[in-house]
Amino acid sequence: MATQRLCLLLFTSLLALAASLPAIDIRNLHLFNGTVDEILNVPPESSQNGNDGQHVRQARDIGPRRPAARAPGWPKDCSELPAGSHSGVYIIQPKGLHHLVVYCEMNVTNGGWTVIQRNQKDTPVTWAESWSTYKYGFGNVRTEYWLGTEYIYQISKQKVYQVRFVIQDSKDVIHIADYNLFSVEDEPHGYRLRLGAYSGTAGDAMTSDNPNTMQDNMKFSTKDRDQDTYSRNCAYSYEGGWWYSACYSVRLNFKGGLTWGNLCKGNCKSSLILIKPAAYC
Ligand SMILES: [Ca+2]
Repeated sequence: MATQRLCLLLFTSLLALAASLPAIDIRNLHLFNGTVDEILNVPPESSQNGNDGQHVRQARDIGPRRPAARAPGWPKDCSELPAGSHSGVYIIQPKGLHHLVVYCEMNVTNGGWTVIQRNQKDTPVTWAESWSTYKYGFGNVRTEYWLGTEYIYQISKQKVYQVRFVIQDSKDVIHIADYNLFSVEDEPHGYRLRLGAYSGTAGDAMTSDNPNTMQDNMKFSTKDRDQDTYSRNCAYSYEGGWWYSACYSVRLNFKGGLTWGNLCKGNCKSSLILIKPAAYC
């Protein structure tokens, strides 16, 4: 009964969202199971039409005031949100692409980070998904999710990007790995990963002296598309899509304890991967 009510609520919410956002083509709503009110940059005027919209609008009015996040057009990534914006779910529209829901992390180092991956060891997400599921993303944008390899490519080709890996170890200590450049090649080139110089506290586990455990410069592999450098299929053997070589020193797309180089071999508790345009000064 509770499940039915929840489903009805979800359905009504999606109807309200669809009704109030007529001009917006959000292709990855499968990552979002909330109401329109929970998307922080839906402009007030777009949720005023219709009873559902009004209901949502009223609920919105009694909440804390949020900065108007919509400049001309939609943000192309989370770095284009106004200063003072809160962390949460936003709509972005990368250049030349449809709209996407993403989680924007605004509290970590000057904010403006687009979350492309979030995981924790007790997740209900299996991560052992196919190429096409990885391509368009899965999970829940507010908990554990993969934004989508294609969308990560589309966002990061807009400008020169940097990446931050945030790793929680088995003792709950948070470690950071920053790479000052981050890009992913297009699908015909296997979504190959390109990282810049490392800095941080987690250790440079994405690049390795050992070609068998390298992640940088590797193509992306899933259980049904083997593009690793191993004679067998890393993604099939170790579950989860990743930039495998033969096979890994980092495993974050996994249901269970996570691995980051020597920091934690299968017992890290959580991961977060954030990207934003590289800073120039
Ligand atoms: Ca192989």
